[in-house]
Amino acid sequence: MQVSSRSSDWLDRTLAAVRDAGCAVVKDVLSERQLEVTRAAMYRVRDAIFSSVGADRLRRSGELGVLRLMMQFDTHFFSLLELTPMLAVVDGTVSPTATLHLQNGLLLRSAERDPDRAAARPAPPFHRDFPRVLNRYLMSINCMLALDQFTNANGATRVVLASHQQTDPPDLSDLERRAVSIECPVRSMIVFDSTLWHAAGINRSGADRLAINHQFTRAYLKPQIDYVRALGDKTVLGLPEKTQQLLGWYTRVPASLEDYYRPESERLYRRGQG
Ligand SMILES: O=C(O)CCC(=O)C(=O)O
Repeated sequence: MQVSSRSSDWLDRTLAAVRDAGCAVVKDVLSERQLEVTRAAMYRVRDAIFSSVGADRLRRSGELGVLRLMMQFDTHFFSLLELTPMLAVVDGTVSPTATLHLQNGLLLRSAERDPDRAAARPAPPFHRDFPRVLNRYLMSINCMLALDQFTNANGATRVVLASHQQTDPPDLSDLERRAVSIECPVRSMIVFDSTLWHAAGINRSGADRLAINHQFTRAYLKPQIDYVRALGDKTVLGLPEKTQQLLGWYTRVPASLEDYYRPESERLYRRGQG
């Protein structure tokens, strides 16, 4: 299901498709300007992460094309957490108190320019980003921004429709047989239930395929990275309140009795989170 964020019923249709098929595409989520700035920032951050972590360590982890914690390297990435359609989907699925689990830049290189992938792991494996099913209660949602047109040729994400919220894992050949590529225009947002089986495709286009995957969860789950500690109180306090919520400002864990017995208005963990 593909729908433009400019249509009046896009949210209802998106939420219904995510519930029934596990996945939907919302078009026209980023402006041309946001696209241009985000793409340029991703390459700068890629270089900064290379210098900071080291190519060897990234290669050993199979993460040469995965950019984690981009917000620490470029404040532009905070602004993506203010995208109205993305926030509407988060609020409508994992609730207005949800938190960010991850924001990962995905720089899928073309296979012939990526000897690691071509040699060792030609096809990215199918997986679920949230591999637990809790009586079909939605715990986690993904919003992946397409910074290129997604095509079969450049490794569009492959999904197995209606494979979400299943307790028994399907066998691999079944996943391969049922998988469809999410071909969609650049500036779209692919929304999927995080229990949906999916995998990156193989990029054979000769150029990088850029995307940013966001995963949001109910507020009482742990994020992949403790964003408040990683970014620092001063930085987080300078951000809009909704961004603070997403980064876990209202779900910090007290580390002392001093913290625990703060007056309610200053508590690190707000009531009603989740
Ligand atoms: O790059 C893609 O198309 C898929 C990425 C993915 O599977 C993930 O980030 O969990």
